[in-house]
Amino acid sequence: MDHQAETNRTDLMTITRFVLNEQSKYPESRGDFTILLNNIVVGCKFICSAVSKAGLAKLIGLAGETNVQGEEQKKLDCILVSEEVEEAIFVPPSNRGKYIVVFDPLDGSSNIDCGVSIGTIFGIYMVKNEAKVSLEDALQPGNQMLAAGYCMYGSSCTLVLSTGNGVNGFTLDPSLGEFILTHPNIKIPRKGKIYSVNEGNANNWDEPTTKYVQKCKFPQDGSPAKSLRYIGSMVADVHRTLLYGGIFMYPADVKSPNGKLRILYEVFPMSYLMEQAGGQAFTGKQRALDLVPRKLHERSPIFLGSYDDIEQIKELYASSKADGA
Ligand code: AFP
Repeated sequence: MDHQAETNRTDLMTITRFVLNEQSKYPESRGDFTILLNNIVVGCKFICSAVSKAGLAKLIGLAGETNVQGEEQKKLDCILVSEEVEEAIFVPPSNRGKYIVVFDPLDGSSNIDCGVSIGTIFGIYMVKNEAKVSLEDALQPGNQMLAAGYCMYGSSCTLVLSTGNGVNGFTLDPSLGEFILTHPNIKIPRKGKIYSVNEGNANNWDEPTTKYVQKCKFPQDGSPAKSLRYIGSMVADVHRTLLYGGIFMYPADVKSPNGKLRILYEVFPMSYLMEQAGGQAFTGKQRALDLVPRKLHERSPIFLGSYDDIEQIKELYASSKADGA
């Protein structure tokens, strides 16, 4: 198909059309959720454009500031808020809607300088009581999420979204300026051949994590050893895990008993997507989405991916608990 013919096609499922179709399943809906999602999509397009011009615009390099996590911010990181600000931002009452958005505008930003894929992660909740909005509304367990997604800025710009009805992937067509449905109804393979973890921390891992990685490398059941893939950019590592299967983990270790990844805008949205795609997400103690965060930037260990692979790590934690380890 030539380019003109392609841009003339009317059967393309754009993300706008997709979200409107979803909305039409709820006749009582007033369209607020659709508008909110559309605004997030526009934000992702904006970041995508900024990221792709980073080198040209001489934006690459440290901005010289640290964010609330004590991490160095890259210049691109300063554009949006949330993961980057200590306090929750309360919209003025006159403009207030009924949704809460938790997000990490540019996750994996330490990878900008070398052109590795980075991304935006987001999750959406509903306020409990519109008349009395408080910080508690932002500290709901992940199982209360209405939608979650990420946008990956890589060789192409890919937005993966779930509104609680499975997982769908959209690719930005730069000639149309629209996200097009390219990965309908994503299902993670039941079992994977890849494990993904920062092995530099192995010396400090707990026993179940150490045993699990040992099994990946030296399986005793006749299955082939798993491959190791680790980018260090959660969106890219999770995207690969979702499409190819396997396990992504950021476990607890002696130095970081709560792991590294933030519950609200890393652990919850990615866990939600994994479950919606048929996989699982586990903290080492419980289902990740059942965690109840106590503060905005709280962290948790996380193991997420293919159903069977997460079953294995769950079994190792259960037997280590039974042994009193
Ligand atoms: P940055 O945003 O500082 O690059 O951190 C990225 C991240 O939060 C997440 O995207 C990665 O999975 C994880 O950290 C990588 O952490 P390690 O560098 O400790 O492996």
